[in-house]
Amino acid sequence: MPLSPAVGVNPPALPQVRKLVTEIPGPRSKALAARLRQAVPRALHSPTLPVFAAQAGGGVLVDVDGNSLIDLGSGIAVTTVGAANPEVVAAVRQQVAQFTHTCFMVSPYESYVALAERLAARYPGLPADAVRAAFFNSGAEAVENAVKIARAATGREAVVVFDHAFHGRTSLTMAMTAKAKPYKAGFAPFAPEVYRVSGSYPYRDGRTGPQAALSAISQIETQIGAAQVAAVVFEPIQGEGGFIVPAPGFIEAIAQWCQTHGVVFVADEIQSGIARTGDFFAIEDSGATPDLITVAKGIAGGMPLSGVVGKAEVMDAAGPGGIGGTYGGNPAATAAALAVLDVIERDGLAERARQIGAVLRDGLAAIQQDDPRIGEIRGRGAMMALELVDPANKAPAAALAKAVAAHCIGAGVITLTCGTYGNVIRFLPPLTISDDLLRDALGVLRRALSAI
Ligand code: PLZ
Repeated sequence: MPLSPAVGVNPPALPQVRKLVTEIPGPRSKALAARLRQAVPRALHSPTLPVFAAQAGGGVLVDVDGNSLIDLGSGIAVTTVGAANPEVVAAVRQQVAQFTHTCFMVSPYESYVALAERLAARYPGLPADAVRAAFFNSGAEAVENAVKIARAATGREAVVVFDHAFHGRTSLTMAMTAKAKPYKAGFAPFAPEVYRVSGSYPYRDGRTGPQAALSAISQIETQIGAAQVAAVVFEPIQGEGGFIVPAPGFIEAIAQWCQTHGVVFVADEIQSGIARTGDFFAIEDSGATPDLITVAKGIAGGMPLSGVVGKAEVMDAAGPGGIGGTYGGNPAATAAALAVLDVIERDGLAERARQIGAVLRDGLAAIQQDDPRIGEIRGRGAMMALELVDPANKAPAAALAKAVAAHCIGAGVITLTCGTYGNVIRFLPPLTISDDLLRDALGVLRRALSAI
């Protein structure tokens, strides 16, 4: 008997309910977990007890034991249009039947160009004909390429990043990521010419945006020198670092400084982009115009695709052959991405992200009324989080966050933790989730908090 229930080519739409038929994890997940521990290095073992996926879509994930769990993670902000969106599935299926791969640099294809055009049309603050886009595979690869492009455009070397930043796990992006454990410890040496400055974390630093920006700018000017800086790379809402929304005015002030000093301002929208926060790009909320934007995750409905989008004169600074790769902008992924953009635009998913944000915020605020360990509720749209603390002194409550997430998955709700101190629970549901599922999940969260 196969371990996983067989799923047909056209699986029926999944019932959108939370329903447990075994304990979590169930016997099939446990058996697979035993094989995983034997076959896969421990670096990739899940911290909480895993359920193995059989099927997913809408706002649920069905595991190999037939349990239906509410998905508040979207595979870390990836399956924005759902994990088996019919349009994405159809687009991929049609593309792979035509050809799976040619290498864009060998024999180009239209979907890559069309995707570049579509993203140019969505670029904040610039006309589409002033924008170019190049595609890669992972988020880290996009960030690496943004830095290469910025260095080529400026002839400078230094890269400035912020406290609590996450930009990836490759050599360069590991240097750009802030948190040592588990991302950096044991993996030195790190790429040179990466400098970290303080950011804006209103809940903990209590500073207004312009004040926080002044401090970052003075660190850059005194410790690096503006004329050395190729790029400032920042997340408009920090993801892995704890869903930290900078204070109003912070992004604008940094953008302004970059413009004055000829520094390439890179918005890393890998987690916050593609309608997740209620705007197509999270930076739109600030009104600032970045020079480059990195995209990945939500762009291609689960297919591995990332990109750098930005000002034509900056993007064109890298010479022919200077950026690229065998698989970057693979045709199955670009076809999926075009379908994702169609669905987002046709179904008004940015607006839906705002509604989801309102449902989550109201529900979380009601829980917070009875639970002072919820220090802060923050985020925008369907990128929402709570920071758990000791109410006496705001000390991060990481063990509590871990226990709450474990309790939630045991009751059939997938949540993710994050934060430099590990004490943030984040909510990144697919934008196709129903309000009923969200309310059910909030009830589970409330019971988890009161049980611990
Ligand atoms: N930039 C802002 O959020 C990936 C990483 C999870 P890759 N975030 C999830 C983990 O433990 O590795 C991310 C991000 C931002 C860059 C990246 C890197 O994207 O596709 O994981 O390389």
